[in-house]
Order: sequence, then C-alpha cells, then structure tokens
Amino acid sequence: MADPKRIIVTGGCGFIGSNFVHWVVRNQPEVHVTVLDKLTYAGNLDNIAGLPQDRVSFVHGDICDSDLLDTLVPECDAIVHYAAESHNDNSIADPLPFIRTNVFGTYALLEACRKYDVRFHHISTDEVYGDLALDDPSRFTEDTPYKPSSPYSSTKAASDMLVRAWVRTYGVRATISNCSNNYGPFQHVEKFIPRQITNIICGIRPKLYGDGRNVRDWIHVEDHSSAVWLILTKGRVGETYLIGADGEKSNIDVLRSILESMGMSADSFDWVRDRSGHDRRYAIDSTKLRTELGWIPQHVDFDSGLSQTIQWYKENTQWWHSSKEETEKKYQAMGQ
Ligand code: NAD
Ligand code: TDX
Repeated sequence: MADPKRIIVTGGCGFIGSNFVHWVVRNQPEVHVTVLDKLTYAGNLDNIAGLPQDRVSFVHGDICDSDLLDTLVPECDAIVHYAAESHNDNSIADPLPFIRTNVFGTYALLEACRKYDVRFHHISTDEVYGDLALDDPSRFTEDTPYKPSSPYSSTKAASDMLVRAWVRTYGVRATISNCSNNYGPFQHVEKFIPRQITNIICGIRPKLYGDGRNVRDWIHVEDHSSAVWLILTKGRVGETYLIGADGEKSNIDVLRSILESMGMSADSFDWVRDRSGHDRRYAIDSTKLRTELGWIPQHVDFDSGLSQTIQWYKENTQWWHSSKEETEKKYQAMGQ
C-alpha cells in the first residue's frame, strides 16, 4: 500500500498518542491527522495545542461509538489505535472501564475497518506476555505465549486476539506492535517516573512498591513513535512486531537516578505496599523489527533522556498540577 495520507490517531490526547501526533507533524509533512479522543482523566487537549490546524484536527468522541466511526473512518486511509485505559493500578481498583474501552472499543474499530477496508495498526504492550524471573536469560519475542497477569494486561491481550481474528477471518489489513515501558514528556503523573519527579517537586517523598527490584525495559516515547510509523508503512499485514530499546532497569535504580538528578539523597523515599500480582520483570527482544524493517532507536542514553524528562516536568508544572492532588488521593486510599 502507498503511505497513508489521512490517518486517525485514537487516544491522540494521551501520553504516547500525542507524542506520535507531534512526531508525524514533524516528520511526515504529507500526512493529515485526525485525533479521536474521549478526553478521559488521562486525555488532555493541551497535549496537541499549537499544532498546525491544516495538519491536525480533533474529534471529541468515544471509540465505542460505531455511529461516530461510520462518519470518520470512510474518510481515512489508516487508523493508529492508541486509545485505552492504560494504568495497571486503576485496573486493579476498577476493571470495568478497561474491558469496555480496551476490548469493546477495539472491536468497534475493527468492525469499522472491515466495513470500509481501512488499514489498522494496533498499539499493544509487552505485558501481554506476563513476566520473567530476574535471573531468566530469555526475553520476550513475537513467539512468546500470552500470559497476562493484571486486568489491564488481560484486556490488552484480548484486544490483540481480536485483531488477529479479524485479520484471519475477515482479511482486515492490520498489524500489532507490543512495546515496553515508555517515558518522556506528557506522561500522566499516575505513572512511575512522572509520579516520583512531581512528588519531589511538590515536597512529597517518592513511593516504591514491594522490594523495588522489579525490572522494566524503558524506551523513550520518540523511539516508540518512529517504530510505529515504520510498521504502519513497511510492516507486513497480519504480523506482530515487538518494540524495545534494550533499556532494562530495576525500579530502585530508576528512582535513585531521579533522586540523584534532583539533588536528593539516595534514601529519601518511602517503601509502600506492593501492587497485587505485580509483574517481576519485562524484557523485549526487538530483533524482528530491527532486522526486517531496519529500525534503530535514537534515544538510547537513558540518563540523558531522564534528565530531559525531569526538566520538562520542572518547566511544565501547569500541565500536571491540577491532576496531581487527585492522583495522590487515589494512591493514598490504596495504601500506595
Ligand atoms: P494514556 O492513558 O496516557 O492515554 C490514553 C488516551 O486514550 C487518553 O487521551 C484518553 O482520553 C483516551 N481514551 C481512553 N478511553 C477512550 C475511549 N473510549 N475513546 C476514545 N479515547 C479514549 O495512555 P498511554 O500511556 O499513552 O498509552 C497509549 C497506548 O499505548 C495504550 O494502548 C497502551 O496500552 C499502550 N502502551 C503503553 C505503554 C506505556 O508505557 N505507557 C507501553 C506499551 C503500550
Ligand atoms: O508509585 C509507584 N511506585 C512503584 O514502585 C508506581 C506508580 C509504580 N511503581 C512500580 C510498578 C512497576 O513495577 O514502577 C513500575 C512501573 O509502573 P507503571 O508506571 O505503573 O508502569 P507498568 O505497570 O510497568 O505499565 C506501563 O508499561 C506497560 C504502562 O503503564 C502500561 O500502559 C504499559 O502497557
């Protein structure tokens, strides 16, 4: 297929979706983006403010709304599907919105793509594969069996299965990518890295779950965006690609880097109750994406990416300030 010229980005006012919209505006001058977003607590119109109006338009709506999809989908060449309920802790407290948006919403989009023969790229997570032991030499590949642990990851796994079924049964032209933990600007303060940075700015002690030895495989959000564009335009229909940038780090090491960068002593944080069912370790083998599509991540120096992210939260307090208090109240109620 020729490169798409008119794309819908669902969840384009969230963290990763909005970074992708910025990336497309900067790197793909021929492409027009329609952002479809419900503006839940995690969506913020400011994330796409200032982008040229002839390149980006915004539709306030729900991906579960098939009538709305009937008006939008026939006008586009491709959908890049980021919209989701994305936070594990929220899914443990209240799973229903995850089932609705992540499973039913993906179904509604797939049906629209089937009806109007539109290319679909589904954004998913490495969490569908469950977790690895700390001393396990292996990493996740496209062939690792699905074994999700949390309500969130089980709904993402379900949505991946729907995509595969719609490819095989109806011939929908879809691809899937499963990415590791993203960091960078515009990430909600409920997530690990922004929570700790903004805690320190607000004079609250950072909070570490369990024994702090859980490992996440960090990737800068810009590298996720470049990988998604490559898969959308050059990936083989029906295929899954894992996205990761060899960024495995324990939570305590990440927290110590944040504390050090922000001039705090290494022990100025609180240990808090562990997350139920907390996955131990994620690790991605992205050989397929690198060898088949030639993807090379650019932001591989984690310390420098982290410093830039800390700087961004320092310079953009008005962006996160209004959600901080409410988020910390939720955590307090959960003992975290
Ligand atoms: P986010 O929570 O920051 O943003 C989600 C966005 O989706 C918000 O703008 C929200 O308003 C919108 N949304 C939610 N429900 C909607 C609905 N029913 N209709 C329309 N819009 C709706 O999430 P994120 O961290 O940017 O994650 C984006 C995607 O990437 C998700 O699919 C997530 O599973 C996946 N992912 C995230 C990570 C990560 O590290 N954050 C890693 C791998 C994959
Ligand atoms: O305050 C905290 N303290 C803490 O120790 C928080 C918020 C988290 N943690 C731990 C839990 C995890 O081991 O830090 C790690 C990262 O936590 P999150 O930021 O909640 O991310 P995670 O649960 O790993 O999931 C993320 O990556 C995969 C995204 O939120 C998902 O959307 C994505 O699919």
